[in-house]
Amino acid sequence: MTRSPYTKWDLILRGLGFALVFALLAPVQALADQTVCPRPAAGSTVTPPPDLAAHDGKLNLHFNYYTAIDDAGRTLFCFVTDHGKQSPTLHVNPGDKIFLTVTNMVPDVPGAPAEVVSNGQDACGSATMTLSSVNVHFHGTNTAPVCHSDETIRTLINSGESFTYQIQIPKDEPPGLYWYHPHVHGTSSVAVDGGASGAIVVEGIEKVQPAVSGLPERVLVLRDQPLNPNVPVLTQSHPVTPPFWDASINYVPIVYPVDKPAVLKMHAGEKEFWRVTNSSANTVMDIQLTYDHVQQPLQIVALDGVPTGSHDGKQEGVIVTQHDILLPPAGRAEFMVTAPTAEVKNAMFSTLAIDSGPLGDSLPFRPFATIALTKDALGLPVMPKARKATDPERFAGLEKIKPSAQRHLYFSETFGHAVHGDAKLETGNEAHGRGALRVNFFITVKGDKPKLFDPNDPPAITTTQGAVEDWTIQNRAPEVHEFHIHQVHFLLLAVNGVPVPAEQRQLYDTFQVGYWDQVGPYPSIKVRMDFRGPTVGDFVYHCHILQHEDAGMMAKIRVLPKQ
Ligand SMILES: [Cu+2]
Repeated sequence: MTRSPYTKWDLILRGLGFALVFALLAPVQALADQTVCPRPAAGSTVTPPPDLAAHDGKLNLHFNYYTAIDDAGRTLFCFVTDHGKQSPTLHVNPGDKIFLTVTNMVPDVPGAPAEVVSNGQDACGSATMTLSSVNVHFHGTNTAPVCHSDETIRTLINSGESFTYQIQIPKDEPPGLYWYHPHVHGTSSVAVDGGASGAIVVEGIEKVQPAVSGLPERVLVLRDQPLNPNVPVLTQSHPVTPPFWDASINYVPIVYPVDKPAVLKMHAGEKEFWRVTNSSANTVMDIQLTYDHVQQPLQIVALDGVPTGSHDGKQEGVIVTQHDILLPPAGRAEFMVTAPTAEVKNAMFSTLAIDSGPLGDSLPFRPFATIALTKDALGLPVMPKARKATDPERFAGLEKIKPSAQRHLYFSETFGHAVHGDAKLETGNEAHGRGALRVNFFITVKGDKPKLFDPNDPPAITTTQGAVEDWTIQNRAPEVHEFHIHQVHFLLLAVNGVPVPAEQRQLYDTFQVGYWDQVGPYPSIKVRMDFRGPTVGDFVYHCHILQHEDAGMMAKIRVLPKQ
């Protein structure tokens, strides 16, 4: 198959369609308030997101959800507290409860398409999805998939409405980095690359990884954002294929071609604890830290919110040293780094180029920030002293359980007219009212018919609380896909049929499946799913490249309560 320009253009135009619709609203908002979703200038010093911490087991907060258009014409989205804190980092302990009220301040778009996603009793908030609907997913948290908790299939907060979440963080939640973002099917990509996301820290990692005790703690939220339409991306000095998306680091924009990376200030030779989330909608990253072009060791203590090496139940983490870390959209890595000495001339935090496959997005090498040494105070919090872990950690001992089921799923794409219920290319245009040529994105249980996600469909997989299952997920498409399941983490057992050695196995909530080169066997991952916990109900699994999820690559699982 050769690359067709229509495939990506179709998606880009769909994205632009949203941007243009919101652009119509922009002058009203921009005139009303120039400070909606404020973002630093390119080249700014990276500062930590504002922090909000739970007290006495509770974190009470109110978010207003806004949209704005920046000077370059990009559509922005943001969550802002009543005190003007944009996308704060939420700090909670295992067992704490988050009381979050969200008010949707994004204006309704008259005449825009709307879709009924609930019929009667099962509505959660509004029953009708519109272009300005929002909700919140608490990514990676092992919380309940029920209304007012981490439910994303039916929860809709429409323009002018308020809705309250009560998120009970389990007592056995692994300590580490999580994040929150909108998860309305069809608009999640524009909302997330508009910037509406923030970090969640479940405290206590120093109990499992005592090496981080006493280190300065730095939360880095990497995001993507629409390209600046005013910057010519193909120039004589930058003849490289431009990326599909620009990036940002703690909202400091990284505008391609990058002439002004952000600035990270550090103390010479000082060790720091970095907590990095790839909160992009669509951009895969492969992060590295280079000093005079030499990759530095990244001493990993947690991946996707779970301390590395902690899943055996002993509560003693293992440090994994790598020189780069592949972070799919939604992936997190927490690691220790040592700042450069004064002799280093060029210290840079960057992403390597990603080979996403012949149909994949262009993802070239890009710097995020240059490291600048300073003697001034950094204003970073310091990690607490280590205490011995006492509470058991969720998913412990998963490796030793005999799985009760084997399931086989696959990612696939077809190019043609939008179809519902059948992967055949049809001329019908009933699917979401679109009849134009487009890429259809599917995730399918082997043996079933490929089907675009529909919130009113029955679950593709039904299991029972207590089950432990091995799932093999293939990729039959010529671009990478990023497998994510809500509510539970999974243990990675094998990649492309090659077992992961026992001592290197980790828990993840998002993992990349390589692209199919159209000659060899389908790339795959094999993972162990853990449904032994309290989670029951309907929730989703999907590709975390959000344009793919918005275009259908998602399905439902139902966990029935134990009899
Ligand atoms: Cu995908």
